[in-house]
Amino acid sequence: MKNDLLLQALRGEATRRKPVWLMRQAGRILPQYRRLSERVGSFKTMVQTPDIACEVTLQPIEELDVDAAIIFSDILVIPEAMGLPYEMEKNKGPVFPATIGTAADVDRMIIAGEEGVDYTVKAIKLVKSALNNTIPLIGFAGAPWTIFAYMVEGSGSKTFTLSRSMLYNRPEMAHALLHKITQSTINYLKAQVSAGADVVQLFDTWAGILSPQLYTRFSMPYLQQICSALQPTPVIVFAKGAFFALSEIAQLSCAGMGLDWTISPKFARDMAGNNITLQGNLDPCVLYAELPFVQKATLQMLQDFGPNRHIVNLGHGVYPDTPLDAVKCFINTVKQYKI
Ligand code: 1CP
Repeated sequence: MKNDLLLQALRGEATRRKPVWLMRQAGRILPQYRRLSERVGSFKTMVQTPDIACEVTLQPIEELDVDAAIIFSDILVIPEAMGLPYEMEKNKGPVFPATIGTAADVDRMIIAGEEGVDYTVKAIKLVKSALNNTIPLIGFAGAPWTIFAYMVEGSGSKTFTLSRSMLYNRPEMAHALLHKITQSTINYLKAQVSAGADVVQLFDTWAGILSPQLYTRFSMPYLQQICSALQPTPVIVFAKGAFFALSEIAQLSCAGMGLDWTISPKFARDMAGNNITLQGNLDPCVLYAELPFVQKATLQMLQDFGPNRHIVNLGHGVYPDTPLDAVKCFINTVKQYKI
């Protein structure tokens, strides 16, 4: 591969410079995405049409020259493949018209095979061929706990009362659903790897709303099952807000750990030890500042992580209204930085 900085960093090798990509790099920060999205008119159509998903995946490669592509899809394709369809409401986000509340609801969910998300698998094949071995392609899925939260709540939530209380009140039912999500996710990610994904990332976006005890019981075992099943493919686990679980996550069979911006690089390294690559973690809001400040904050972060085992990213997905020149300033600062 022409540029395999990302894979080198995940293997723990010294790199000539640090690799950089952005969570949500394919999306509304790019004018070409906004144009295409207006023309197509529906987010789900974009995700489910391999040619379009391929085009959107490649847009940030052309515009930003990042060191990895991430396949354009969504974490909510898994609940849909299990039997719980979602709708994407304009300016509101994803909503599930039906949700999981009873044991009978859990029983109705199927363990999805790869055919349930064949459109993403097809899109990966198209992207792989278009990339022509220039940079790695990242596949992804939601972590079981985060998917569980959407299936029970029906959307994002301020308090996640339904999903969190289910862990206390109906633990067996919760485990039954988490098991089905995990098996579906393993099938899906294995298909992504067979189609050409070089790395996979698990997004545990709602990790930080669980107590450490609940996280250990209801998220960690399922993350481990997925990481083990995918060996030897490098897996990156991004558990947002889970400062309390960093040392446990570092013990999973994963090559990398994503960090949100609330965690200092030193704290993360102390908790995680030296056998894992850290990814992150500039506050996405730094990118609303003047360019000299963006550059300064980025340089500080590069230094704080030290020379090795670091993949540069933001601490969460880039926000849709972020100025593009700040995004480019961030990326160029990383590329010019001498380790
Ligand atoms: O470029 C990329 O990163 C690839 C595309 C990608 C990824 C990795 C999309 C496209 N979604 C995701 C992951 C995803 N989806 C996560 C995990 C990462 C995170 O924490 O941001 C989550 C929680 C979702 C669910 C989701 N999809 C939300 C959040 C809902 C909430 O709880 O408030 C939203 C708004 C979406 C829609 C979506 N997915 C992707 C895009 C580009 C969009 C915006 C749709 C649009 O406006 O065009």
